Amino acid sequence: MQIENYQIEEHNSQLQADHRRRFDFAASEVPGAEQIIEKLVKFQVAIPSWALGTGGTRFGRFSGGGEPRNLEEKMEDIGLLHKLNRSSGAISLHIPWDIPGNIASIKALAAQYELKFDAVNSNTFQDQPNQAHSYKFGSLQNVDKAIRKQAIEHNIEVIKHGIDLGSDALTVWLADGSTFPGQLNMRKAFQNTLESLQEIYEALPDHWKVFVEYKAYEPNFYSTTVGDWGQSLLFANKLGPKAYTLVDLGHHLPNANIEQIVALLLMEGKLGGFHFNDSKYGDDDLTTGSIKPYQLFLIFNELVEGMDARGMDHATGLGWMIDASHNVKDPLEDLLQSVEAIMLAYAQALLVDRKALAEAQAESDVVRCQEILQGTFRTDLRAIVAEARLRAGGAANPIKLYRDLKVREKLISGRGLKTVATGL
Ligand code: AOS
Ligand code: ZN
Ligand code: ZN
Repeated sequence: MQIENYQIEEHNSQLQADHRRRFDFAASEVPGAEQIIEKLVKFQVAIPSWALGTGGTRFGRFSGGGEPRNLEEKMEDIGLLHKLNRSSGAISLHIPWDIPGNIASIKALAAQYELKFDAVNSNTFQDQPNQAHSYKFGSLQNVDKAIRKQAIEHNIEVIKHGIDLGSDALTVWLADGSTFPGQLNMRKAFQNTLESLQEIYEALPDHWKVFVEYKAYEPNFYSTTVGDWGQSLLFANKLGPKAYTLVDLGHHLPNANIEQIVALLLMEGKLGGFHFNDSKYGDDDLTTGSIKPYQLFLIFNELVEGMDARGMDHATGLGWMIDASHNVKDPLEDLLQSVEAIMLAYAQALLVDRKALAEAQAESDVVRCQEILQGTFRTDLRAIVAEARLRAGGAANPIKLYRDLKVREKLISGRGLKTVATGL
């Protein structure tokens, strides 16, 4: 299904008076509102092809109905999101769950929905049917050269799919590690992984990047071979200038200071991309901003400060992507909420009075520093974010319009109630 322009216009005109009143107030309170809006309009967050179905846990999965059955339907879903919020104009493909069949028609569909192809993701954390060797004991780290070779070839295959579609980055997330002490020679596992990544790196086109994602634990519970940002940075530095660290917000040990990690990776020119989600305990993959919105703001605060210090373009300088999978919400409503939370945190970070903060820091005026950051965080910028969305042609209230148009009901009647999307 498609949302028509007139439906957005009707919805916007119904909400116009209310929005105008709130926007005028916000704009009067916010210095530089116009510049913030301009940046928000350009900022796009990629949607992963695996987040459009209802996620599950190891205890079960409760399908929500109308899930996309193939890549074309996943793109249709992201097209709906982008039509509503104008900030979801990219898809991050997972291979082999979403191997593009007919490249020309997939590209035509992307053009129709105004979607770009963000980083492509490899998968050596599962065995596929007819696969010669198993990844049960790791892929790029494996003690068996033949298994490493198979995993390397898969990654090179993923790069080729990405080249066909016009993507320019590969994200490698490895489940590799060990579950019991003594299972693995950690130094050899690192070296095997490095050599494997070097072969993959050699296959990257000149303008491509490879993002090395780290994760503290799960599915391995004793050691993970790319377990934290230090290990990822070691790999990225040894690989070369096209290799970067990718930060997934859910991949840290409890209470890790992610904003500090981000600041230092940026300082080293080695932060490549982001997987946004939120969590209370582990890699919970909950809606971005649903649990720790202040942390999200503090991360964006470091991102904006660090990117500006390096003269980076906010919209294109890093790979921005959601990585979520949820059990109980309509996935499209969840993604609308996540993108909204990201835009809000970004807008708040743009509003921070950097000069005043630098002065307060130089004087070690701790109270003033906190006042500046929390004062900004508590400023209601929702109308500013909505204005940016409206100027880009989106809906004043995407979730309201999604519900008013009965999008999920229509997807269910078109696709069926018991469809299952490939993904997490
Ligand atoms: C796994 O925990 C990681 O977050 C991955 O980035 C991602 O969820 C997976 O690669 C899906 O393909
Ligand atoms: Zn991730
Ligand atoms: Zn994860």
